[in-house]
Amino acid sequence: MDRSLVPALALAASTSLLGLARPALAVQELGLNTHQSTSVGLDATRDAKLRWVRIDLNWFNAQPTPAAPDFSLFDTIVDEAQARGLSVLAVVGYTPDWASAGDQKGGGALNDVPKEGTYADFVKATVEHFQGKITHYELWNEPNLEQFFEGNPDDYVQRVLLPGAAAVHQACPSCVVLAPGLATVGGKYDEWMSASLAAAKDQIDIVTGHVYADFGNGQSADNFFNKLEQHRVLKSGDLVVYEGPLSFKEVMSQHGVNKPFWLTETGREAPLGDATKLEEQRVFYRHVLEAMPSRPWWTATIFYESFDEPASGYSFGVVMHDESKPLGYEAKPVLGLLQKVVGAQTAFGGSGADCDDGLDNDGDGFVDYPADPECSSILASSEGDPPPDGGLGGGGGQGGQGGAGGGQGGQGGAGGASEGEGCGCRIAAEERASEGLYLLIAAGGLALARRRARGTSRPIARKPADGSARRD
Ligand SMILES: [Ca+2]
Ligand SMILES: [Ca+2]
Ligand SMILES: [Ca+2]
Repeated sequence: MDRSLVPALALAASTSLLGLARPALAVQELGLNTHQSTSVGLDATRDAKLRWVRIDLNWFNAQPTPAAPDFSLFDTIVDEAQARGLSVLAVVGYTPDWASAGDQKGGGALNDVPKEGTYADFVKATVEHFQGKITHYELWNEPNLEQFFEGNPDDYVQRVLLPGAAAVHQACPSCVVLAPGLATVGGKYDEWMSASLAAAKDQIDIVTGHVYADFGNGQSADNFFNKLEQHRVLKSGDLVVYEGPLSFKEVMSQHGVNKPFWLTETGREAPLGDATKLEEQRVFYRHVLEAMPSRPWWTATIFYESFDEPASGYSFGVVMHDESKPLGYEAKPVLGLLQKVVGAQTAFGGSGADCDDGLDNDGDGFVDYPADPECSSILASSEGDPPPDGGLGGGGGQGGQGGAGGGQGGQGGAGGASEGEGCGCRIAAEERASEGLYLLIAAGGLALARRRARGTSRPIARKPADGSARRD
């Protein structure tokens, strides 16, 4: 049996014991990135009706010296998640000083290639410690970005992926290995995905990646689907004038991999008070949720992210942390969308009808009764037939016709960044600010969010200590 199905089925069974209707077959899972939150991020996830949190189980936090790891911080996080009925996906990564094979490219030890054997030992200790509490482990985060991993794909495969996967499965045969968690902003993600699958497709139970891109027509920049499942090809007549890197799904197909895919980060910034951005964020989530049901291979999305801290400079959250509010946060409009969709759409375990699920199921631009003319009532189970390509222009809007040539210059620059030397021009400003380009470093009671421009490392924002996110 596919290990990836075990938790979903177990969850379905346990939920049915509570008398709630839930399909017997695995539903598509949803969650939020919560980093190391012990309260507000977990509350927001639970309140959004999502079932998963993706946490930063940072190696350097748990094992700052070669002595046995201290998991007390993570015990608290995992216990608090479980108390809210949430399942945990733990990202195990970031090298402590003592385990570094050398700081070759700056950024301290956390992005260093680990010494042989050290990562597997830590993974084994982690999986044994959390036996029965954590079933899903993602091996590193965005290793194709230098601020998170200095090495090349072979370093990742040999020092992280293969030993880490073996350690997970040896310590817990029913546990699930997720990898490689690639970023799609630069970083040659197609090459990294190919190297990872070539070496470890039998050891990876669920393939993972991150997508930050809009749902545009794919003419001037890679859109969401170009990174996910069909890469961008621009033609002038019959002449191909630009071709982007292969998408995650295409590389999986090249390697004959039919494993499930989890999108472990995607999202959009929306500062509280900016009505336009907040609506764009809500619609972005809606499009992601609309795209999933017709793509059964894409079995989960963990949105980025659960909450913002005031004045942090980051606004990807679905809520703003605010202890003066009754819930401990102020919700953004997207939270209401998540509640609506998860409660109603059967693909996500809901029990409503398509004509009252908050989604434009058939891709005609109209959402639910009475806006969608094909809905006769809120009880109607169909908004009508989706377009032939499965909706949302998953393949249709690409392959630009004659007009593409006019944008050729811009597209050339655009393509160069993903393969080239330090050109960030492919990355739209919004996108550049996203993609998980920061890492919470719990040090001295502070969580330091760092971001690194290509080639140089610079802290760009501080987040308040995780302790400030606690309610106590
Ligand atoms: Ca380094
Ligand atoms: Ca609908
Ligand atoms: Ca519709």
